[in-house]
Amino acid sequence: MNLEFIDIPKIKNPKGNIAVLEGEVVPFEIKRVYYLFDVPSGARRGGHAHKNLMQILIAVSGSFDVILKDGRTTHKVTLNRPDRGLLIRNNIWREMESFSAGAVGLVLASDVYEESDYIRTFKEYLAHVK
Ligand code: T46
Repeated sequence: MNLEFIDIPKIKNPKGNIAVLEGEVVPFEIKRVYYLFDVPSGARRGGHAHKNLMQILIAVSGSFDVILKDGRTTHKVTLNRPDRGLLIRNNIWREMESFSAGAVGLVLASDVYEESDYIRTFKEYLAHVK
């Protein structure tokens, strides 16, 4: 598995920057946007994969670590830039940890929330991707 980052185009301004996600920068139609915030120190999130959903994860504020597994390899990456997104394709196991105080994780998703799309145990995940 290769880590896939998206460099989000920026409009720079001495009064503050704007990062814009539109068009071909996002390799899917955005059907849902959600964000993680007020995550307590030491909390671990994720611990699942999606059968079909694709997502872009951005640390719009603060930082946190993302661990990705595909059943063969494991990658750990720190997200800490509001102009860099991590593309997480379907059938990839993800975990999130080490949230800084005030961290906000913005997620662009290719579909609406559907619990049946989740694989919530690693055993089931390994059987699914085998
Ligand atoms: C993911 C990572 C990055 C909803 O009802 N609607 C939603 O859109 C979402 C995202 C969650 N929920 C419910 C489902 C659970 O009862 O909120 C509760 C917490 O969700 P979950 O434990 O899945 O949260 P995370 O932070 O572990 O995972 C979330 C996303 O669910 C997941 O797709 O990739 O963020």
